[in-house]
Order: sequence, then C-alpha cells, then structure tokens
Amino acid sequence: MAARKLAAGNWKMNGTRAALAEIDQILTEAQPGCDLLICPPATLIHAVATKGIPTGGQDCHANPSGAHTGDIAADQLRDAGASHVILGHSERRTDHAETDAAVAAKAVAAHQAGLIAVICVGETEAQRDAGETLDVIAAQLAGSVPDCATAANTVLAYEPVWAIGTGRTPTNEQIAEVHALMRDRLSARFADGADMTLLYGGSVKPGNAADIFAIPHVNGALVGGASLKASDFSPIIAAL
Ligand code: G2H
Repeated sequence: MAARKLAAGNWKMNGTRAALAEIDQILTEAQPGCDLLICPPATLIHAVATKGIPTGGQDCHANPSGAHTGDIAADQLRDAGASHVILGHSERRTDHAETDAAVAAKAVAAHQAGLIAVICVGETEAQRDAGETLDVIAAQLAGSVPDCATAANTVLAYEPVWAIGTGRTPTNEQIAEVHALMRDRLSARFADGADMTLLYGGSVKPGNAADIFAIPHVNGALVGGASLKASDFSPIIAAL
C-alpha cells in the first residue's frame, strides 16, 4: 500500500451555514484524484457530513465523556458524522497549552472512537532560526504520535508555525528536508510508517500547490484560508 493522497481543508473558526454552499460548489467542480476532507467548526460537522464529503473535527477531548464544559469527545464527533479529527494544531498548542503528551492522549481517544487522527507538528520561527527544526519535529513526532498509530488511522501534517496564515511558505528544500525526516522516523517506528500520509500545511494556495505536491514524501495538504472558497480549494484539489 502506498501513502494515500489527501486534500484537507481546515476551516478553523470560520463559517456558518451560509458557507455550506462552498461544499456544494467543491463537489460540483472537483473530480479528485485524491481523498478529500473538510474540517469545519463543530457547529457544521453534521451538516457537512450529510453532504457526503469526508468530515473532520478540529480537536477532541482525551476522555470519552464527563464534566468538560465546551469540549467534545471523539465519539461525539463520530456520532455527528466525522471520520477524522485534527489534533495538535499549533493554534491549539499555543492557545490551549497543549503538550505532546496531551496530543498523543487525544489521538488514542480518536483511534478508540474509530476516527483518523490528523496530527500536526511544526517549528516556530525562533526554533528554525536557532537551527533546531529537525530536532523539534523529531521530538514532536515521538511525543505526539501514539504507539497505536497506523497508516490507516493516522495522518501527519507538517505545519511550520511561521508559515501559518502569513502568506510565507518554506522553500521546497526546507519542506523536503522535514518530510524526509518524518518519513524516516515513522518508518523506523511503525511497520507501515512508509505508507502514512504526510501533509504539508501553511499558506498553501492555488499558485503554489503543484510545486509543493511535487516534493518527495508530500502526499497532500492541510489547507486553511484557501479552503474556505471553492474557487481556491478546487484548483488545489486538482493539483494533487
Ligand atoms: C495552517 C493552515 C491550515 P493556512 O494552519 O491548517 O492554514 O493555510 O491558512 O496557513
């Protein structure tokens, strides 16, 4: 089995029911040669899933239920129609102080609920400037990806923090270096690590998608701002 190609949209805290028209447009325009995924706000998961497009949450709690006001359990995401959940996005790590261990615990909960975990890793600008990028990514992989991960239940996304929503993207060489490290570490640790889908995320746009998808071990993208409009996301899907 080779790594599956995936075009994933992360809507973050954007979109109301009016945005569902974009899903209709994507389904009309796209003739994907890859897997698709939309991760809308929790309020829209059921509605997006009902349209028949694979749907993901943007976080889940590590516990299956309980007194956790405002949180969502993995099984509740599944019940709403989700097949995936993004975990450890840098905005969660920063805004909610999520550690690698917390992300790994959430991934275990996601797997137990039958969800595919899309686990994010990425270095800050200060870490890159200090020459720490590969060590940071290796440590995040070791700490955030649980032992129960397989190519069927886990997707990895490399998202350099300094490239998220900034319009800045790493060079192809910088992406290639990190993705090669990820493939190496995952292959060494997991029997099917060579088949795990590895995404790049951070200011992916129609104009740079094809170049990014040509980089070795890049099996798709986790797209934020450019996934909100079909006119941007459809050409990215077509480039994969
Ligand atoms: C990175 C990405 C989506 P954007 O966070 O996960 O967002 O494409 O807006 O940089």
